Amino acid sequence: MAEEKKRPEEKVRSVDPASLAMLEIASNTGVETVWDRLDAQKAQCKFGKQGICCRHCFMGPCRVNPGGKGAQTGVCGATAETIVARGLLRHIAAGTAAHSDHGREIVRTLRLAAKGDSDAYKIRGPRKLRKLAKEYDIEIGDRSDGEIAGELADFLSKQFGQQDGLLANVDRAPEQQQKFWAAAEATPRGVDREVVTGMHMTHMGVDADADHIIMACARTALADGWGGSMIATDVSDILFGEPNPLRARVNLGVLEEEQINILVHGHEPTLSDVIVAASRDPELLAEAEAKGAKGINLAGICCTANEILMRHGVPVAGNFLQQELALMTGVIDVMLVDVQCVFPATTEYQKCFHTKVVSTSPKAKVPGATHIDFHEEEAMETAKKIIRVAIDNFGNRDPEKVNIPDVKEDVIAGFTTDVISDILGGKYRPSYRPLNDGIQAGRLRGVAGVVGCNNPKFPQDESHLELVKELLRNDVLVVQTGCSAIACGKAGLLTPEAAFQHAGKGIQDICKAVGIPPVLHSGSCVDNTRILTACTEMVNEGGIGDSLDKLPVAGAAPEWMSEKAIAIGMYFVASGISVVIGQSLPVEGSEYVTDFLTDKLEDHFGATWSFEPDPIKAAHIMIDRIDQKRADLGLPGPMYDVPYEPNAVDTAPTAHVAAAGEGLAAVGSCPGATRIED
Ligand code: NFS
Ligand code: SF4
Repeated sequence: MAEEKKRPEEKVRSVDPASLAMLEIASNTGVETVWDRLDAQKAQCKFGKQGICCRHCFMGPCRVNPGGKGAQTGVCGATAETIVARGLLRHIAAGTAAHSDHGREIVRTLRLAAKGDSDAYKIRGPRKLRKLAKEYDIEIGDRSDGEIAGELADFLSKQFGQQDGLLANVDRAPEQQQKFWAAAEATPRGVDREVVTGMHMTHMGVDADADHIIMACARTALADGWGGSMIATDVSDILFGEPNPLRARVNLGVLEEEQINILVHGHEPTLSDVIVAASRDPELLAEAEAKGAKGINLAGICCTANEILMRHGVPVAGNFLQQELALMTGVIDVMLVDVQCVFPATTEYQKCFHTKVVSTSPKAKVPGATHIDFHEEEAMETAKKIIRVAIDNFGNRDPEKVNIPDVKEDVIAGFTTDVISDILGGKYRPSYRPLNDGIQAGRLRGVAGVVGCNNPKFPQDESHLELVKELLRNDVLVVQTGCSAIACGKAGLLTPEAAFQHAGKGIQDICKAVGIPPVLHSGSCVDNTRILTACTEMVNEGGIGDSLDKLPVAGAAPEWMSEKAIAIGMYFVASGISVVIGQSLPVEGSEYVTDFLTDKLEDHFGATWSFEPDPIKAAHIMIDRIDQKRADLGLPGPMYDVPYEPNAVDTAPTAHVAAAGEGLAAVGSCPGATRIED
């Protein structure tokens, strides 16, 4: 390995030992990664960053420089305020569209399952099915699951196309939130309607009033949070079963050298759930064995990983920034992708490694990938076909290029809104009472949702870990989803023992009493809606605020990168839960809009955005917020001193990491792959 080829900035690319080991290989062999491509961008456009460029019509593109040299308005006369607000609404419309389209597909699959003639899809969450039917006044009587599910699917699919009235789930929100939304004209009507209206409002020459556009941002995002995403979560629980806490493993060390490795990457559980079943098919296992493999190992990346982790305990190979690093292990026989968060660059790796990237969504083809169209009607056959591609490809591995870092961690995942209540209250009297009591007494200071992506602008996982540890130290219980949950899982924070390494005395007491980790993994990014419903349960339980904006809770997305994250942040804020994000929203080109989002929204929804790249400062913005809410409610201060000393130990990830990077083989040169100039 040529020492001189190492790039000095590598140490700051990630704090994950498995990623660092793979980055070293990338560095030594010249394989290009997302970090290199970020460097190649050099300084990114400051107009874009600040949201003051507009490409919404072709008198432009226009860029404005308020208060500085150059144009103060676009050709049409749009000001920085208008341009920034319009840009934000477009991002939120795109993020909402992505989550909601995912929700729509799952509802279509529910209809298929309701008919009862699919091998792949059945009603696996009958309790949830009946709960929802009751909520929406769908007759239960002595009807079969299929009959109820059919009517529920019809009802929910209309939520997407509904033109008039309000989204049904608006009724789930506390009364005060509904009042805020009505006053701001931000109550969502139909899911698709809000996305389309948002796109129309931001077309050239339509809405130019920044305040009005920001309220449309809230309405569109609420159509995601209480609409498309919430429906996706509910129906996934009905179709694939309600998650329950289970143990699993995370990080690249879950890949198996002697087995066929299929890596699922993307978002929709309709495909990944069937792949889980197909990978256990005895016929396929025999075929794999005949090729010399000792089994079929499935692992996930990003949120599709979270979906099958939560329900089947399938191991997670990594989060967003590990999608390329996983391919560099040389043992991925198929990387199966559907929609969202997939780098087109993954297919470049086919030039250097034997991996076949298989795309499956009729909505997402990737140049260079093998496309196998996935239709729910033939789900099992398609899943088997894809697994056979992996079996056939196993023999093409180059043993010289195999590098699996010996890094993996135990996690416990599967904490849904109902599970939290079951665990805290006990099976016979499920309740949020013990949680509320803990908060009222000050044993727990509050609850934080820490979610979202990785972004190569931040050392991978560092902000998630720093932020979460600081919250724990201050007795703030953490609930997580998405790539943030994977980050904390890799660092050992999703185990009950982590409470005694990282948390204050109050959290330790609770974790000891009920045996939960101090950081609760509640699913994929669409499952952020579980945080909304859990907070609503806390309101309904009483004693810590009679609306969401009064609860001692806060949210954060320290390493966010996607438009979906903006939609999520906006629906949390519009629901009364303040959100701190690492990188600013692209709004700082307008002081007015920035101020509106970070301050004035408080008057409309009781919550605001904050932008803070330093994770420790971000944690303290959240803690201050929580303390303020506690004071407003007349609750006492924290029960225990911070830091709580006796068990404080170092924060390094625990087991399995000793051999990270040791014994990894040189990949050799990869002539076909994109090369980095040293
Ligand atoms: Ni969320 Fe999940 Fe990850 Fe970010 Fe992408 S996978 S849907 S968008 S990167 S957390
Ligand atoms: Fe320029 Fe206005 Fe057209 Fe935007 S809509 S590109 S600001 S002229």
